[in-house]
Amino acid sequence: MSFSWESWVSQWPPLNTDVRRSLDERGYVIFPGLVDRDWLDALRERFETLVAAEGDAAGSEVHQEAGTRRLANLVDKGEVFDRIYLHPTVLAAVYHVLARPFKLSSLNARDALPGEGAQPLHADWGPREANAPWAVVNSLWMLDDFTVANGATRLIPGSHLKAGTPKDYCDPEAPHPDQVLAIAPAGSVLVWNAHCWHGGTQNQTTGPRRALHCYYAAREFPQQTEQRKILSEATKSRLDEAAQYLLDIL
Ligand SMILES: O=C(O)CCC(=O)C(=O)O
Repeated sequence: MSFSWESWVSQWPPLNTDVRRSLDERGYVIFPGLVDRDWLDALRERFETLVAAEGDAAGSEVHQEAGTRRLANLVDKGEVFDRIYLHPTVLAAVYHVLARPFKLSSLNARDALPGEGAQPLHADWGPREANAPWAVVNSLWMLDDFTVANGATRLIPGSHLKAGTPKDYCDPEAPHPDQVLAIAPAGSVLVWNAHCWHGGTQNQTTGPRRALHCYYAAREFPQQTEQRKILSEATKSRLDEAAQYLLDIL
């Protein structure tokens, strides 16, 4: 095996001060324009094809949610997704937060249907213990413009620094006085310390609000989608060692 984590990390772009400060203090950052028009079209097309093909089973490998269209295990469902979980800018942001080797936990998709999609505030991990090392980072790839009206993700700046869970401080179902909506054009990527409280909001339009969720965990934790057990040989055979390491199949 010739793969070297240190050498891979050294190939990721440096993050500027504002990005690092936003991740540290607010707990999230938005990178605009990571997906160009052709790639965006291909991602949308693949999303719709998979939803149609999988029908009622769509998302069931990980999670189904009333009022949404969900997909799971996208690593194995199209080459178009390879560049999502391997994007150097996002990997650099994940590394900035976790500060140690990590792996992909899962790659899923979620579309809040018209009138639906409101979620309670939550972290993507258990109750926070003060000063415990960060365990997880999430990223959300916007396949549609995220607007005030169409169910943009809400986040509570700085909440990753609080011990416990949202319920210890507020009603997680209610609007929060500090909440910020992740408003950005399609092709943008929201990266957040996944201990930061967040949730989908209601899509009050008649259009879609599609996103990919690309979720990473420090290496000592299990994956949400255990690639070693389910990844097809066809997918594995096109992946280099860095990708295989990230998927924990090397
Ligand atoms: O899609 C979103 O806006 C956030 C979804 C989310 O946080 C979740 O499903 O746990």
